[in-house]
Amino acid sequence: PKWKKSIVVFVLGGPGSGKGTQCANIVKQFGYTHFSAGDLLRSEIKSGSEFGAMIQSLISQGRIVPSVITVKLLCKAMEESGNDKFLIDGFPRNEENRIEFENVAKIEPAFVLFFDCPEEELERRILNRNQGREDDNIETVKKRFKVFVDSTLPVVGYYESKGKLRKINAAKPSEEVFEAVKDLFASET
Ligand code: UP5
Ligand code: MG
Repeated sequence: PKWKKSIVVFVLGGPGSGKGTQCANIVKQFGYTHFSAGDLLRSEIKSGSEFGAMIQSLISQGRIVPSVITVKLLCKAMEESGNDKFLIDGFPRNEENRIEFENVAKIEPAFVLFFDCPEEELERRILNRNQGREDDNIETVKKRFKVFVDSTLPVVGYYESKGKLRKINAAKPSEEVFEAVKDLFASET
């Protein structure tokens, strides 16, 4: 399919680091299509899929959904979109995710955007968000952060070792973060 020749940018960062917020900004200025893996999984729950109950239970514990499910959703989303430039937000969350995507989509990311932000600030943002996400409570936020450190940081390290990591200080106000993001996209593309 045509999306196999696409440009993919992975967007990683702890829970609440601003991945969704900044992706919306990038879409407006740089013509990418944004897919949040978490959003795709949450709509899969709502759609009444056979995997809905399992996905819901894993998300409410801050755990990572099996790679085959997430990769299928991402590939379907890319397939159905008319675009060939994608921001994939909140994925790959572990090495298994990364390898499954490589094997199935057969796309290497152009680069990986990493939003770096301390845990206290992440907690503050998530507990202030109030959009009714089942995993936005202090207990689950702590679990999500631990999974991020244990499972996602190794993926971040992998891309760093390949020279593909672009790290952004995400602890600043969102307008300032976007200034840095803009400079980066302008120089990469
Ligand atoms: N905000 C944003 N930027 C700010 C700034 N610079 N200063 C101050 N406030 C800022 O932002 C979070 C909140 O902070 C918002 O209120 C925003 O206004 C404010 P947002 O842009 O939503 O941050 P984001 O990084 O997108 O946070 P999110 O909570 O979505 O990150 P998670 O990584 O936790 O959530 P995700 O949806 O990616 O995953 C949820 C769960 O799904 C996972 O825990 C896991 O169980 C499952 N999942 C998988 O299993 N596999 C996957 O591949 C993906 C998800
Ligand atoms: Mg998000």
